[in-house]
Amino acid sequence: MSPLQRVNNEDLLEGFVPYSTDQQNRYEKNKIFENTPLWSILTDNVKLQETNIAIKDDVRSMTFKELLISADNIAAQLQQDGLIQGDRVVLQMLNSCDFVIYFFALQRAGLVPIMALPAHGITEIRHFVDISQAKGYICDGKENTLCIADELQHNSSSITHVYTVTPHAQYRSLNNIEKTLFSPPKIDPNSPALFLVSGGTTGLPKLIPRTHNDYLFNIKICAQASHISAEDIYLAVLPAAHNFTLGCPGILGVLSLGGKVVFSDNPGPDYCFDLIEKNKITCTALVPALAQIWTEATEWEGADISSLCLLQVGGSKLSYSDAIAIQHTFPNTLQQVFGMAEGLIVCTAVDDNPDTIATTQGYLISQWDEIRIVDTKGNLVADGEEGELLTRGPTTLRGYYRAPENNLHSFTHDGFYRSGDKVKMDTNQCISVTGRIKDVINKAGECIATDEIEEYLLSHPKIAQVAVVAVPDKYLGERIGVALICKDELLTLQDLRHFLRSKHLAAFKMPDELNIVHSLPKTAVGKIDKKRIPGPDGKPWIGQTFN
Ligand code: OOB
Repeated sequence: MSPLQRVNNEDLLEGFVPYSTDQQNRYEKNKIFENTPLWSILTDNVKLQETNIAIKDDVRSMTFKELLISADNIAAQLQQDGLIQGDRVVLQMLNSCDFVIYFFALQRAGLVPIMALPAHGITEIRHFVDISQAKGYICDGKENTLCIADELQHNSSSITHVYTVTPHAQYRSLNNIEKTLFSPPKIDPNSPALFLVSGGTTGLPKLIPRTHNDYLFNIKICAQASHISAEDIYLAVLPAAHNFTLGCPGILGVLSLGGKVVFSDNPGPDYCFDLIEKNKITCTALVPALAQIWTEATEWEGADISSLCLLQVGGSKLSYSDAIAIQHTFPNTLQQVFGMAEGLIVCTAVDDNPDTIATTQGYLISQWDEIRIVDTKGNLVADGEEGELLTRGPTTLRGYYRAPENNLHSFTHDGFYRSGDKVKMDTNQCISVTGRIKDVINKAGECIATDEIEEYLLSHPKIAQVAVVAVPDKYLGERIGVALICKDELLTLQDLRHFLRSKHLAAFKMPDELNIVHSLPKTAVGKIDKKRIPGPDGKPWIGQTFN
């Protein structure tokens, strides 16, 4: 046994909600788990692919073997510095080879990374540290993360180890450390391997424990659903720490098959199209707002991007018009992905009927996922009807980490996760996301779903992007605010009302206020962030006091 291995397994599982005995037995009986550590992705490939390039960024590239050696050297140092198996470490890095090296270093040392996104600020990071009592913070050492490092170094009672990847006077860098002997601790594959952070729309993100077994299974089923192979070269454009980029099938999925990952720290089409041409990229994943920009950019960007054969789009609703434009511009590449850090992944496949790909978010990719679509009272809706999606399965959490109160209302008594997503399922078992259950405007007692108005407005030929939000109103309770990015000609509130009336939308659903903008605020991963949509005075519409 390694001296730095935890003796008491219970410590590793404190605050973590396991599967029910029935689930555990079913999954074990059917051998769906591999019962190996997540790092086996790397060690398995080193045996096969000693000389193949695994990762590449602007600065360097590394074979599988070099990657393992670097990760093990850092892991050894982390152990020597006193971190022990099960300790939590917040990892906050831009897309680069270092991200993967440090991710695997933590895995090899049995440390559990909290996958912070580069856009998270001190408020979010401190929240992650407080919940997890993390001992370590590892960051890229850029200006914003250095400020966070300073803050944690001086004002956190749990953080004892701060490292920056680029050397910095005050902090240690673990790059170029001496080769030392290293032996990984024995891993319990049913314990958390990493914590993803929730992408929820309210409050601070919650921590989502993902076990070695569950995440390996997630990677495997996503890789199968996306038909990727050792020949694939994946471009990591969205933040690497996000579930979509990391494991659906993403960076880990492509590496698990012996493929190659290229990192971009700039999502712009000019930059990424050059990378696609130079590296013969075959697959990537984007959020809809970015996919729309890439699609438009093909009109003036000259790079040859014909190597791309899988364009995954997910994270928020892809409008029908954008899906059609993508299918036209990148023929036979589009895969819609409806996923969540909490676990469930639903997607189409590139060889599905083009109409299915354009109009639905796809189907379950694992026979072990159970779903229910329920009405507001929790009863199953009739076939084809809309309702909230509840889900349970091998990749779906049974509880947020150390969040008993949240867990009471986020899960049913029999362990189904309440996603908060409004969906419907057609006769081919295809799921369409129709909105969020809480995304409604209560205008003078009428409940109006914002997504219905958004969907209509997005079918307007002069509208590029839209967000419909509830604006507090002294008399009506709430009124309907619309923030718009127009394509080339500006529209007025009258134009919108006229258009919506022509679609026979009820009078009470007509927008009350319009703000034309050049861009819409985005979340850490690039989804439109409704909480921060500005009203005409520039202040966020939601959360304003009555006027
Ligand atoms: C992905 O994960 P998260 O955790 O950042 O966000 C999950 C939420 C879902 O509950 C849903 O509200 C929304 O994002 N969402 C979609 C969607 N994909 C995610 N809404 C409509 N259409 C879609 N295609 O966003 C995520 C994780 C793994 C793979 C892909 C996305």
